[in-house]
Amino acid sequence: MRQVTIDPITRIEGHLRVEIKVEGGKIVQARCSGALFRGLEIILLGRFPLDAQRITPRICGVCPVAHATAAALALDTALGVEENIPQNGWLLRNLIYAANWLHNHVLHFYHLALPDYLDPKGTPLAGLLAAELGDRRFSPEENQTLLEHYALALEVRRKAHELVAIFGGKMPHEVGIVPGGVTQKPGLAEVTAFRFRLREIRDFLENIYVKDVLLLAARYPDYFALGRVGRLLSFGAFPEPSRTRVFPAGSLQDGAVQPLDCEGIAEEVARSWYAGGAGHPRAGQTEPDPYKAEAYSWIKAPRYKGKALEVGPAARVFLASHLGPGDFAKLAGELLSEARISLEQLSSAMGRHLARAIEALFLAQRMETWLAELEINGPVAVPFGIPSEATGQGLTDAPRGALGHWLRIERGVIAHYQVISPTTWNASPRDEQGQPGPIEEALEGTPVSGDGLLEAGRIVRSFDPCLACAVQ
Ligand code: NFE
Repeated sequence: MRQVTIDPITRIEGHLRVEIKVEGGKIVQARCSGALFRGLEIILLGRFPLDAQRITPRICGVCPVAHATAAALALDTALGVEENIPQNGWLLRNLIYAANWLHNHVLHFYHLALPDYLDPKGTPLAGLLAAELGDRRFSPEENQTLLEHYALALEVRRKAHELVAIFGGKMPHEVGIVPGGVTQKPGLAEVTAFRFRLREIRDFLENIYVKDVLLLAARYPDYFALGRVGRLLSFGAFPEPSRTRVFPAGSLQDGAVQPLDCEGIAEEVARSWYAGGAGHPRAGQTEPDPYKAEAYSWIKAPRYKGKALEVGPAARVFLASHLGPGDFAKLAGELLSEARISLEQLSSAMGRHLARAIEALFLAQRMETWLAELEINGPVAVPFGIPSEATGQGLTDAPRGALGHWLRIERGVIAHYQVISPTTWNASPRDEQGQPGPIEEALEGTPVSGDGLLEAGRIVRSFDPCLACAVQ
């Protein structure tokens, strides 16, 4: 048996340690470990409730809008304004958030994941990738074109950040999303500026990104069989003014699609460096216990009805194809048939890339609809007061999967705040029953050539882990 430790695993957000044991040509055991503690949930205690809106986006520079959205949803319910948010408020929140979502998917594919498959010889990437080279299947021409798209994608990311800033004020850490709606009324000039940049990004997504993903899938079809999990969870995302979410909430377990049951969520800490036991995040605590002998990660282990479920693009595309709008199922069906795979195969190292491409295309289209539905200079928010006692729950999907914020206000200040981020689900360690987390499960059983570094890197990165979010 050979043991390989990858610490930190590079080209992800934050620091993740992965240990694999390889025997008989396959990974027989995997362990994921978050190697840092941050403590933002503790920092929030005793603060003015609206501070959560400003502080929680600092959990992450990549998906700050996800945390802004979850914090706003939690505060909306705690302040009792959720039912009164004007249509413009919902639409502008979606536009700000979706722009960050497009940025995340382009960043992940070109700059974090694609180098696992490119031959970087003769480019500045060569030094970064030297240790991981092998199994490069693109022709020299394809490789060259993809390297050019790698550079072009940097420009697209800049444009996506500009999109966020139009209605969000700045990026990262936009300031537009607030409890009760957003801060800025949509003027004609902003709508026009947004539409112009969105068209440019949409052009890139339709004519370059999706084709590059399909090319990768065509060259590496075996990766649709690797890194599989199959049990899926989504909190849904992008509520429209009717309050229906474009990406619906739900789960897939034992082959059955079910609506989301918020009471089925619990965080366990059996193998994490925290004191305490399993509990719903409305009551759970964050008490560091760095000397806990049996622990191996600063990431907690969220479970849904006792099971470790994969969150992220595969879950959303699977569930939206069953429960979402008809035009989503149509678009997903077309791309799945082009890649010659089934919905079930999305939960795989290659399927996750395809799922991101499907939802990015769909979102860019939907953003044009939301933009057209805005009432120019119409109301965007409702006023509110701060109650002395209240509870709130903000559930949304983030680009990497299900994200929840749970809050309790006592005597006008935050008495309790818990966050469960997507990577907390995916990169969780083993739980009380000894069940592995989804990334651990995706790695175990993988056939490997050599020491398994190449395959493990590709599988882990397909989840787009963000450790800054996972340990908050
Ligand atoms: Ni730091 Fe995030 C997303 C959130 S991941 S990137 O998407 O929430 O855990």
